[in-house]
Amino acid sequence: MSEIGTSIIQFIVEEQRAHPNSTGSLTGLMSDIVSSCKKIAHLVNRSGIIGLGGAAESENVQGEVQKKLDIITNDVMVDHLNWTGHLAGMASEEIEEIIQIPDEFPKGKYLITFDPLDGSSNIDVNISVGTIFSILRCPEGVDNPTVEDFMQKGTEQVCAGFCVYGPTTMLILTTGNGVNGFTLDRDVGEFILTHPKMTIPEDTAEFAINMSNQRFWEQPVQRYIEECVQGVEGSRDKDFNMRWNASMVAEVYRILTRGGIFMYPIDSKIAKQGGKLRLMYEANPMSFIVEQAGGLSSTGHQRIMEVQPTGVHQRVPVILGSKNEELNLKAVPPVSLLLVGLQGS
Ligand code: P6P
Repeated sequence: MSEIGTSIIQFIVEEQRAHPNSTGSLTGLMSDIVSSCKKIAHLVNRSGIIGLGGAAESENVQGEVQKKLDIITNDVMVDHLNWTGHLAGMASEEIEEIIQIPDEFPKGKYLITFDPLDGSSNIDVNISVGTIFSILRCPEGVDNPTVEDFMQKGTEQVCAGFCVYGPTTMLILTTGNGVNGFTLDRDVGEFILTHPKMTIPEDTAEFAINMSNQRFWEQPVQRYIEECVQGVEGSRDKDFNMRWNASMVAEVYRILTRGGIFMYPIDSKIAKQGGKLRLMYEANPMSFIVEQAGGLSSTGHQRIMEVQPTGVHQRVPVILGSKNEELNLKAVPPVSLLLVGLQGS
């Protein structure tokens, strides 16, 4: 290990060595994602100086007004990844259709889904934002993947990660062998291993939910949150704290470091669309990471990574975090109706 510590590339290559049959393609792909995140970190950090703040004149497939950086960071991901020969196709929160690899470039054996700048509404108020990504295998013999080829459960993910652009820029990564955190050392331009083997504390006294939606929640969620707020004066044996960053990457990173429960449950306002957060490039990658760190992640009715996708931009309810609090959610009837699927996970 050099005096600057273990770089993310060194870490990834050493992980590859544990798989003697590997071709190095996943290592190459992760290295290209790391480069994308470095570029995005630079753009986010300088956005106010180089005039990249504020809204673009367009909407994304979700009908949400795009920020200039939503579009630019999407282009960074596509331009850094489409020529590498590691991918057969991409799916982005910002693009309705599957992104095909141009014919002039070789096709690879992986698929990637990503949200290039999650929480981008926070850019103009200087709150952490992030890039979330998920890597799947492309079905054998498929050179031009369709939406159907992406419809794989979260359990099929090969790798998942996110980069949080906050007071420090951190990249959190799992390939199914635990979760590791890397901090960007801007002096040398390297992500350095600073948080090896991250694990979520099994207990917590901190919940994260957008309380302004309270009147729209299902009864079990109303009751669960009410009991957290009541603390020792109610049925719980402790008082709770609350956080809401409106940035999933910031919430999940906090939970990885000190535990917690993050909830974006179904509610009557968003019931028709199935939830707020997107399965393929938010809920699934974050669930892979949370489970690999010893936490749990459910829709409230089943394990998120068991949801059979029906669309690239499909939305799901999300309840994830500290294992015992999730289990406690089950124990607080009728919330157990909410988490009936967790028994199996
Ligand atoms: P709300 C950001 O737009 C996001 O997709 C997640 O990162 C975040 O947790 C959630 O939506 C915030 O939603 O309704 O509080 O703005």
